[in-house]
Amino acid sequence: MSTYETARELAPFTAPRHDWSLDEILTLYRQPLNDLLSRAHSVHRGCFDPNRIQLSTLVNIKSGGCPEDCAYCPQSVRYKTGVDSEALMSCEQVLAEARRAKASGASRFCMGAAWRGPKEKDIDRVAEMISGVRELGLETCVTLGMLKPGQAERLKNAGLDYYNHNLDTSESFYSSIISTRTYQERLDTLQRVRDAGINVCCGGIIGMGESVDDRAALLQTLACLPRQPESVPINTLVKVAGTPLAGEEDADPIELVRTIACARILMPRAYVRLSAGRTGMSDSTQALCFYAGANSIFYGEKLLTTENPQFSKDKALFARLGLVADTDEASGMALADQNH
Ligand code: SAM
Ligand code: DTB
Ligand code: SF4
Repeated sequence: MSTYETARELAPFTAPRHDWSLDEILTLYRQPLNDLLSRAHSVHRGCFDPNRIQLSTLVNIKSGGCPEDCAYCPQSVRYKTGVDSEALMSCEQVLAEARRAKASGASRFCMGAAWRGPKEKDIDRVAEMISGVRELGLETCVTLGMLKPGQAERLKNAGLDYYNHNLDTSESFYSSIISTRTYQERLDTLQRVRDAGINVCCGGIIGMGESVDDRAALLQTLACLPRQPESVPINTLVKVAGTPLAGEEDADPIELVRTIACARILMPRAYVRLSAGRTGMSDSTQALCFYAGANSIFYGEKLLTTENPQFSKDKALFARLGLVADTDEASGMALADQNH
């Protein structure tokens, strides 16, 4: 079959739909795994080169001491997790980290802050970081919590490409995970980001004790936004001692694969990121996630406060699977060799 015919055949599946019903998503999610994978992978191939993976590197620019009560989070001031509260990093420190990320092969630099939301003076400082990171030739992303009117515009003016703000789970399960802010407040921030012309990065977490219905409802909410997010991080809960969710059962890797496959089918043009939780995953699980449609990862030894695979481990994984970073030449160069 020619590429053209393939594209035509796939057209009905690769145009984003915004009217998914919960039943349709549950039917997709629960079908035999081979059928789900086959459809997700076809959609993936119709929209992306399946062997190219986008790499984002995270830095925690303001660690710990957060007043919110997100039950999964080691940075909440309410839980004894050993994460100290630190001041906002200096711009020079952040730029040093960004240079390192770029040298390692990342294309995007994501700066996270343990805030309920930024104050006006925080926006000034983060804006300076955004401009500096952009000048290095990296895409910029920040995750700063809830935004007030006008703040997204200021970030956009500084050169911000993406804002990460996760819905985390379904609206109905959300209140058993977070009590200090509402689902609607999260949606309001996403709307402000969208209105300012910034790309939206929004996803969730699996393994918090949620049901399949909750996962399907989260994906439904994301897919049915007026415009689908450009980036959809799917995190597996990192169980941190001292947080209320530390004793949760391990998420089933096949459920993760099913969630990613459904995200790919529902949001065909989004980058679906296999996010937190990779240190506990086998190469085979990650390979299945990439086959199901994941095409982005966090790259670097640390997430915000917890571990992420070493650079060398990811380089070996990419070599084993024949994957390349989206910063590499189309000829398929392997990840730049770094002495990490
Ligand atoms: N404070 C800001 C906020 O909550 O929007 C930004 C940082 S917050 C740590 C960003 C996201 O990281 C959360 O929404 C959640 O999805 C994810 N996250 C935090 N702790 C996690 C954990 N233990 N396991 C998996 N994902 C986690
Ligand atoms: C996202 O969806 N996952 C990242 C990023 N966006 C900010 C954060 C994962 C955090 C995992 C726990 C930690 O390292 O503290
Ligand atoms: Fe604070 Fe964000 Fe952690 Fe919630 S997820 S406690 S808002 S840092």
